[in-house]
Amino acid sequence: MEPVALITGITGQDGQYLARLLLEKGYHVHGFTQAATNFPHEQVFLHRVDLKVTENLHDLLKQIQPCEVYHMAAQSHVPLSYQQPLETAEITGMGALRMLEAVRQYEIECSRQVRFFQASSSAILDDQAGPVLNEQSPIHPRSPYACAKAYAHLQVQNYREAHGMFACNGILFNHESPLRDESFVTRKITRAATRIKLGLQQKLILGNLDAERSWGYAGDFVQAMWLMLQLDEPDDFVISTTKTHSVREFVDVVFQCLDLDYQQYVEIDPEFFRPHDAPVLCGDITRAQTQLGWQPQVSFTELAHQMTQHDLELAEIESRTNHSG
Ligand code: GDR
Repeated sequence: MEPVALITGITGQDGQYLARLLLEKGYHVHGFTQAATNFPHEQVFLHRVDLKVTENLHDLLKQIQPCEVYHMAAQSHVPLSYQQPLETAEITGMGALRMLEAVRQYEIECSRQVRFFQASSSAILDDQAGPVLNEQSPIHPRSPYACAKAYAHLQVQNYREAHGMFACNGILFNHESPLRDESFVTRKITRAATRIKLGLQQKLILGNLDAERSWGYAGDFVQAMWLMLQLDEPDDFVISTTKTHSVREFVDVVFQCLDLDYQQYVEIDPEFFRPHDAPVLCGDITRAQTQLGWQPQVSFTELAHQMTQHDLELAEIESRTNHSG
């Protein structure tokens, strides 16, 4: 019998990469989506579920019968969480608790054991505790989004300890790809730079260019998620690359790749600055390396080039459509 996996938030960047990985591994994949949507893999079974309101989630689990649940659904945009703190808490914080509780009830009623993955975040850790953070670093969230993720993270630990549930937190540092939503800085940059290259846009307006992040590749990160759920014992893992680069460096690499000088096109608007922005964030992945045998594969420059190439193709399609229209 094929193993059955459920991915919440399956239409997001990580959900799509994870679905692809699990299908390759021979899983039957089910996904929760909040809105009606087309999903690129027709072998995936989609369920329309709003984690803010849906009741009797465990009845749905009884139909799906998953052995692995990957909880990715969240309002994951930090600036938006300042405008919508209640909505963010409902989806990102309470949504995780609703899933955990549904899994617990399903386990009891069906005498099954489920393995649960929570997409936790580096944003929950105290960025003042050092530039390199690990699983023991203090939890000190500094945005409504980070507070909601910290709540979910602690509930995962609590369900593990109180109910013996196989539940893991992946403390994910920034990870990007051509499937990244354009509200996040890397994709905003690659979309704008490639459109500028083809004359479809004049300027790129950004906020803090000095923030340093350990930008990783989403395709590498979903491998770590799967590895966590194959362990004998559940645990929490920092997933990150080990080198940081500033937003400015990302801009520079992307514009250079297009033979452009970013200084002629980039403007700064204080609107994009945040009440708090960690100056540097980097993960210590010793535990992931030793216990999961996981190692990031795609470098910062490869990632920037891959995203730029992808968006250049999109911009070319847009340009051709404009000319033929
Ligand atoms: P982040 O990602 O908040 O770290 O959270 P984001 O890409 O939004 O910001 C990264 C850094 O870029 C700076 N920045 C800008 N950011 C955006 N979005 N738009 C801009 O114009 C801009 N200019 C500069 C930001 O200030 C910040 O320092 C991501 C999300 O995926 C979270 O869900 C996840 O938990 C963390 O990564 C780990």
